[in-house]
Amino acid sequence: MARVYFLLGGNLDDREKILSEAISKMKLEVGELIRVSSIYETEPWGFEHESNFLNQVVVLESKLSAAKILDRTQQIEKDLGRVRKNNQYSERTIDIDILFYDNLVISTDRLMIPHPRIQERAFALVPLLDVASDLIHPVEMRSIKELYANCPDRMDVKKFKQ
Ligand code: PH2
Ligand code: MG
Ligand code: MG
Repeated sequence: MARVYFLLGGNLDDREKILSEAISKMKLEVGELIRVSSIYETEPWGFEHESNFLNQVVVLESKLSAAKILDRTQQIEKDLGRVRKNNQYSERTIDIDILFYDNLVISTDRLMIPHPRIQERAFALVPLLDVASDLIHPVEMRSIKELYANCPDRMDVKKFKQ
């Protein structure tokens, strides 16, 4: 079994409902739910759009490989109405990113674990603090708490729902 940390985020349609539908599907298709963070509201990072994001971290225990989890979460994104544009950041109903998979470090064309930008993004670090503040990032070799203390991103990450 692996402990897998995900960041969920979306800024279109009924954002809160879609987060909860994504979690229900992940429980059926990926693994057992261990913890969820509070839900946070954040402005789009890296692109302009009128709708803010909701972001939430989810922790599961899974017996699937990381590649298989990526297949399943990409299918869930599609089922929940995600339409991918080009390669740039854009508005979406739901994005499900794998942040950590145990202490595994993977770097392929399709998949990078840990997610390469965790340490740069307050919208990932703040919900992670709720569920894993002492987790050591297996590449940076620092805890989430330390990464947040050193994070240059001062974006406002507002609690939306406990
Ligand atoms: N995800 C992105 C790009 N920008 N901004 C916020 N606030 N939240 C996100 O989840 C997010 C983003 C790429 O996946
Ligand atoms: Mg993402
Ligand atoms: Mg993604």
